[in-house]
Amino acid sequence: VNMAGNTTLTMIKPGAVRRNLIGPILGMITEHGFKVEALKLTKLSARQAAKFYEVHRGKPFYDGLVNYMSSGPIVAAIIRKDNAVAEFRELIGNTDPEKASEGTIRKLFAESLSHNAVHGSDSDENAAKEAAFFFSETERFCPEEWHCDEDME
Ligand code: DGI
Repeated sequence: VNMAGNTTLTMIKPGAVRRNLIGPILGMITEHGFKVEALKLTKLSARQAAKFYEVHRGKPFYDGLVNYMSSGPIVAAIIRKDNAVAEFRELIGNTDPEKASEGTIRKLFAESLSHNAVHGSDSDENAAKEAAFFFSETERFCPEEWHCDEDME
């Protein structure tokens, strides 16, 4: 039985897409053993960004966050690895790139705390919600070799 989920949801944020970092960031993700189960280039409306970041409503950075996240195209992906949520948060590093460890995606590619290159879900529950926010079942692909069904056991 898998207690920890094996998928998480990531976004490559508008600033990183603008700076042409889709390839390098996806490269780091796959080099660290994550499989790509779903992937799209899309753009959030302000309303969609507001919904995605609803837990932060009322915080001083909320309006700026919504504005930034709807300012241009993003890449959304469901990625798969054992213990995906924790493993991916380790790979992306601290929310604030100045506090992020060497070699993390945010240390390498973030511009600032508010423009920090990537998103990673913070719990299995949110990973599932966020995956459903972006992708339908027919947009998710699991080669048999990945044994995705075992997650449900
Ligand atoms: O899960 P994270 O993305 O690491 O962080 P979070 O869920 O606490 O916050 C969501 C995003 O909001 C984060 O990636 C960047 C932005 N943010 C968080 N805290 C601050 C912030 N932006 C500003 N300007 N100031 C903050 O204190």
